[in-house]
Order: sequence, then C-alpha cells, then structure tokens
Amino acid sequence: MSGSAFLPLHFERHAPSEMLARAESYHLEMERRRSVRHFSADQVPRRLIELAILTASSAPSGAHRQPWRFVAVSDPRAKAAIRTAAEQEEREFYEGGRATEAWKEALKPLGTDWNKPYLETAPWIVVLFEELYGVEPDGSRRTHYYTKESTGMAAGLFLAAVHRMGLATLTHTPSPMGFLARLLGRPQNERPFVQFPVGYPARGARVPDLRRKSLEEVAIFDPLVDPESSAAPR
Ligand code: IYR
Repeated sequence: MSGSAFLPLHFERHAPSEMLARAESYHLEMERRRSVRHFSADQVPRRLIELAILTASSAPSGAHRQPWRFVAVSDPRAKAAIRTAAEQEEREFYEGGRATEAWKEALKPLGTDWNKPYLETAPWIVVLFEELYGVEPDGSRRTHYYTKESTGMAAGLFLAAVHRMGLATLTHTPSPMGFLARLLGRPQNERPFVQFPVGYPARGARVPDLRRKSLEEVAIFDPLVDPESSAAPR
C-alpha cells in the first residue's frame, strides 16, 4: 500500500540570475493570460486537453485525495445541450431576478449577458467536478479533505497550463450548475465546480480593459518589522 514510502526529491537548483530570468519570464507570460469569451471553431487536439488536465491534476490536495474529476466534452450535441441548459440558468440570473442589482452593476465592465455562444463555438468544454467524498469498491464513503481548496488549486493550474500551450479559456460558473452533473451523468459524490470552454480565441477577439492590482495592493512584506530598526538591505 502507498502512504509510508519515501523517495528522493528530484530538485534542481538554478543560478540566482537564472532564477530571476525564469521568474520574470513566467510572470510576463502569465500577465498575458486573459479570460476569453469569443472563441474560434478551430479544432484542438485531444492530447492538449489531456495534458492540461494532467498538469491541473498535479495540484496539491488535502491528504492527497485528489478530489477532482475533469469531464472533457467535444461532441457538438453535448455542447449544444450544455449551452441550452447554461443559458437557461444565465437568463434567470440576468433577467429573472436571481442576480442583485449590485451584482449586475459589478459585472458591467465585463460586458457579459445570458448569451453563451462560446459553449458551442469552442472545440472543448472541460467541466471540473469537485469530488465531495470518495467511494470505495464496496460502496462505502472515503472522507476527503479541503475539497474546495484542492479543486480550486487544480482549476488554477488548468488555467496556467492552457495559457502556456497557446490556447485560451474562461472560468464559467452559471449558477446553479446542477445541470452539468445531470447532463454528463456524474454520480452523487461529484459537484460541478467550474466549466472551462477551451480553444483558440476568435480572430479579433476583444477583452475588457481591466487593470490588475499592483504588488503594493496585493502584498504586504514583514508587517511586524519596524522599518527604522531594520538593517535588512532591500
Ligand atoms: N455566470 C454569469 C455571471 C458572471 C458572474 C461573475 I462573479 C463573473 O465574474 C462573470 C459573470 C456569466 O457567466 O455571465
């Protein structure tokens, strides 16, 4: 059984200059990632989707339970069914009173509405499910830990993997998402977490003019150290 065996860590130190160069270039690459809502119908090989899922699945997880399942959909009829069901929920959100006025106001800069044509245009929809608990061969439940946090980290790595391979995606969360479990025939222990349309951006695709927060806005370094008495060079 697994659990008690240990192996040597494969870890390579880089020269400091090399570390800085890698950090800068990865940062610049990730800065170019955008949520894309206009997709080309150009096909994307299944192997790329498999690799994005494998990278996502390298995420850490509570007690290494890996409480996630990725369901990849390319069949046009299945995508159309997802679009129809998603748009029904989105219509309730935007026009049926499900969203508060404040929420709709907050979304204005994104320019979104209930129409989700990308769910059919994009060659793939990858639906990420959070596995609430495991199921043993005898049908008994196996407890998972930090399923949301773990699945969220897998989602982040999926975004990075898709971006890195030269494709675009979007975290789409129509609410509620129960239709995805029904349409895709998922069991009781799986709850839809997010769906990712994946493909090439449409030619001429546009994205909202959003600013990312600065380092100063998102990071605090050594809040307990008095700057006067600190001799640490910066
Ligand atoms: N699910 C809707 C609304 C929406 C909600 C949030 I929070 C967003 O960041 C973006 C959209 C939609 O996809 O249009």
